[in-house]
Amino acid sequence: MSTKKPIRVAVTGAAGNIGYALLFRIASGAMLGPDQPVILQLLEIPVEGPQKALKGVAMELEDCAFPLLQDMILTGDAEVAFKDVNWALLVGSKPRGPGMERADLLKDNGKIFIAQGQAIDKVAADDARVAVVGNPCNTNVMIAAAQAKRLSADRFTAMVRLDENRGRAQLAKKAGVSINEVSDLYIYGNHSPTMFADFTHTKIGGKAAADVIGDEAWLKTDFLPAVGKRGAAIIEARGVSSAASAANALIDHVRDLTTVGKVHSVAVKSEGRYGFNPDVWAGMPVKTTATGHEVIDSYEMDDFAKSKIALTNDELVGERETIKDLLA
Ligand code: NAX
Repeated sequence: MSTKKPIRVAVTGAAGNIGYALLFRIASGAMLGPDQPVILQLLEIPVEGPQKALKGVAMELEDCAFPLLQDMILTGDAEVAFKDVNWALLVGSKPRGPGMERADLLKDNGKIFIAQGQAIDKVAADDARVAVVGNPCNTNVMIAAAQAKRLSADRFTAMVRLDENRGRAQLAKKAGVSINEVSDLYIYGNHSPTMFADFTHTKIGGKAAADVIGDEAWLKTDFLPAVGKRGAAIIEARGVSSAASAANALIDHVRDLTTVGKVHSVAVKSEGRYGFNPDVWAGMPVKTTATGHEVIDSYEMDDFAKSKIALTNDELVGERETIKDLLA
């Protein structure tokens, strides 16, 4: 049995689809390591249906007899869920209902992230880190971070890793190589169809991806929209949105943010890098260090890449404008 101190991980929306694909992998050690005990602190909305479903998920977790799962806390109260947590995985949010405008969705979800940002800042551990998955994740993380007085903005990230994984898989398939051959593909901007999956610096088997693929038109007009709209394609095929692949990407996001030297796509406060508005959270390449992470800001962008980044930046700035009264 491991003698390590357990890491407390909060998961919101824990009885949802992504939660069901995520919790078992955290408890098995896939996210934080095979000898790292964990305590799961699970938040669901405080009404009977979701709370009952959450109990059922916890029963299944118990039935797995995971040696690393030291304890579980099930709650409808954010301050209980985030108490002393080292990681807060904010998955739960309100889905877009029929006839609902995107602006209303932004505002409704914004309110959730104000309350959760305040609770995290009040009760989480001093080393707490936050990963937002609930959409629109780049804007929700900005709202949560705006509530933080104790935790710094660099503790707050949002997930664009699913988009990176999707892009790497598509390039490997097109080139007929294994996934491991595809490197240096990073996602810039919003987790939405405007994102820019920067193939211009990607390598396949150590060579420029554009040379290996040999079809620039395919990269620009097939690959980019295919990655950007993959979420919609999954909904069209499955009838529900991506869950297992999203949970897998969140495992990758946290594991790589806790593995020194790893470089991957993370949405962070841009601070003006790559021409983004300084106050938006945008996907970009991030390298894990012994104390946290640093952004790799040295990639030179050509005019095509700059135009794509400008488009996704415009969308992020527009989202920020829509919810600006929630940032006060
Ligand atoms: P589900 O609707 O299956 O589950 C969401 C769960 O969150 C529900 O059980 C609900 O009761 C709970 N919830 C809602 N408000 C809450 C609150 N205030 N506190 C605690 N729990 C709350 O959705 P699921 O498929 O699990 O997706 C969750 C979120 O991930 C959605 O916003 C979705 O859009 C987003 N996604 C983000 C992705 C990304 O790459 N960033 C990809 C996958 C996914 O689309």
